[in-house]
Amino acid sequence: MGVVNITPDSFSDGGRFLDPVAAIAHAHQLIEEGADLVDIGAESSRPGATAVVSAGEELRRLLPVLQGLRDAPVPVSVDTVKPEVMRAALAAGAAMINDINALRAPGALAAVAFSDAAVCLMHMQGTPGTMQQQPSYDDVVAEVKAFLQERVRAARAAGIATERIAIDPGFGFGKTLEHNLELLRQLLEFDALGVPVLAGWSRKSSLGMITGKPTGERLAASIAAALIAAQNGARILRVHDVAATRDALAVLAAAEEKR
Ligand code: HH2
Repeated sequence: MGVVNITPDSFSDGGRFLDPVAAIAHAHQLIEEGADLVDIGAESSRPGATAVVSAGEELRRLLPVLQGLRDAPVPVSVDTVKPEVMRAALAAGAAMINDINALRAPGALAAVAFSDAAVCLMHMQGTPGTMQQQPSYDDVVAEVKAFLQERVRAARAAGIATERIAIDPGFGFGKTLEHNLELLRQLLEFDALGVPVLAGWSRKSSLGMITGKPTGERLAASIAAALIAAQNGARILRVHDVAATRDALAVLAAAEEKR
């Protein structure tokens, strides 16, 4: 899953693809590099983000890009927490809703259930504005798993078939470095929920804590995390750097074939 941020303020590429023409071109480049789907988002969820983008502004950013990608050869996912944005994006051709809030907003379950689109349900403790202030868990893996299990049940009860659902432990969303690492080590635990697992480590600050590198210099660290996630069962990797991640995955796949 290649990331296209149509925002002025995303943590690693804010402002680069705010212009729809640039966003569409970037999506095509990621597809060319081997992305199987692209995820477009118009509201940053970076830690400390407080400037809430209105549904109208989010759609003003998203719709021209969705329109421009109508004939894209891969499905387009829309990263949003707002039911009105979900409905309009689905009507404009989005094939997937990626919700960092796991369809908890009133009306969100119904917005997705009404379509035949896929959905990613992500775990987050708190909200982007406050989530990194004091993340705390007794048992991070058990708690994130229980939350996702409940959200999968809620989605199914709303009429979203199991085949349409993916889950994501939400690396960096209300988690310390140690929480993120524990979730990565035990990612296979999430297979028990019976739906594909998505993992997003790309360029995140945990990688900066480990390597001491700023966002622009986290490619090698991002690839290492993506490979560990893939080895531990992740089926979808949400990344900014598709070509390099593809190469790394090709090596992993080749090595696994010989086992
Ligand atoms: N991470 C980000 C945004 N959306 N969705 C899922 N399912 N999983 C993630 O790990 C995830 C996500 C944050 O990355 P990015 O979109 O690059 O930054 P920003 O939120 O600042 O736009």
